Amino acid sequence: MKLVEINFDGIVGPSHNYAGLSLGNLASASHGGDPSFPRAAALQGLGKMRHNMALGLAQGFFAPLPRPSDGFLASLGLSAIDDTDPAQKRLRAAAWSASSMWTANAATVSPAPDTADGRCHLTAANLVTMPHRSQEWPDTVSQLRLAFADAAHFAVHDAVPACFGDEGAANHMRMGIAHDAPGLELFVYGRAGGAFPARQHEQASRAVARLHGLDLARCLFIEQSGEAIAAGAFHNDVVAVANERVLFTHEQAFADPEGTYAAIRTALPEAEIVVVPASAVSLRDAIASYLFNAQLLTLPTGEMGLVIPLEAWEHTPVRDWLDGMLASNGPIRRVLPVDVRQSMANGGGPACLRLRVVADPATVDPRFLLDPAKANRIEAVIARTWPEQIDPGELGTPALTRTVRAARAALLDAVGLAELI
Ligand code: SUG
Repeated sequence: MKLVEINFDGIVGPSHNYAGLSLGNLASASHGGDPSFPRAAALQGLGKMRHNMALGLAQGFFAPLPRPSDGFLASLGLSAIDDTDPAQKRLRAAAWSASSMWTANAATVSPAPDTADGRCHLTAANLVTMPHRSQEWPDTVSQLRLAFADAAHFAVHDAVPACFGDEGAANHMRMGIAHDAPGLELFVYGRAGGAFPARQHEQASRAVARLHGLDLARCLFIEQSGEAIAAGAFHNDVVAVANERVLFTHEQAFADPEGTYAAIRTALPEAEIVVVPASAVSLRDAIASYLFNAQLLTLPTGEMGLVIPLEAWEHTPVRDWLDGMLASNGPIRRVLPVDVRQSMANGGGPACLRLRVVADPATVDPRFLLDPAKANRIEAVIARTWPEQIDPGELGTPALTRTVRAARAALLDAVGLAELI
């Protein structure tokens, strides 16, 4: 058994569009109503997967979910949409959302070394705070049950009850001396009552920890700072990311930063905490640039690299801080910018687009693992079938419905997952 970190990226679906559906996600709000470019979006996402594979890292993917979701509209009693009713138009947009691309919200994952039964546990996230995301989990769990069907190594759980919002790995971090060693699991929740919704409920985090059979002495339940949520950090992964012994965080990420760092150092004396002060990068700049929505990865050389969005690289205060960090001989030795602009415009950076699973790749259904030849096949399908552009007024038209359904079916066929159609 060779446990490695595998990043499973969501392939950007053919219905990718900007509908301004996520209150508290500033990029979603500011781009709502813009035309979208699904083909470019999916190729950018695939480009990131290829970039990370070329670094020598294991890469997997999940397929887009079926959209438009007629079942979602039918369950709301909507067999036809009244275009004069903005609320109905919004529900139609929800049924068209390609939001499952952000697989950091697909599930929370506890690797085998952390769990009582020695299996890797995954709990699908219920995503109940946002209507367009709340419909994802039953289809997500179907894919998880296929990809991680080997019950000797994996346990896949349904989402926790909808009374407690759960946003999956976006509000969960894991630290440890190595991916394959027992870890410290950090669950970050928000407190309701601010200007924007706190999407992760503490009780959902605690339920996931129990369901996964974690040693609660190796778990921390950390409150996200209200300032961060109010500034647009709708998920903790917009202001902090961890990998092995390193936590990379904005100084205003947590309600009690010093208490949080002290608890981490007590539980993991090897921890290295890289704090970016607000005096160098304000919360506003951190959220505008998505500096922290980065993939902090252990490269095959043993060095850590930070895969950041181009927006962060091109942001002057952020770039100055990164240049200083690289010159300072800290634990993060490489900064690797990638172009995921189409996803970024909906509030999804490199880290949102991936779900980390520590596992032996030989125990994963190979259909969900990527290699260069499969990437070429996927690229050909996207280039041939994904719409080049979607204007908001096109959502709901029969022609676009046919196009996006046929595009997804072609992809599933090309990767041997036609059973998901
Ligand atoms: O849930 N955006 C997503 C972005 C998710 C980012 N994920 C992480 N931070 N891990 C969200 O807010 C926008 C859809 C729209 O407005 O069309 C959206 O759903």
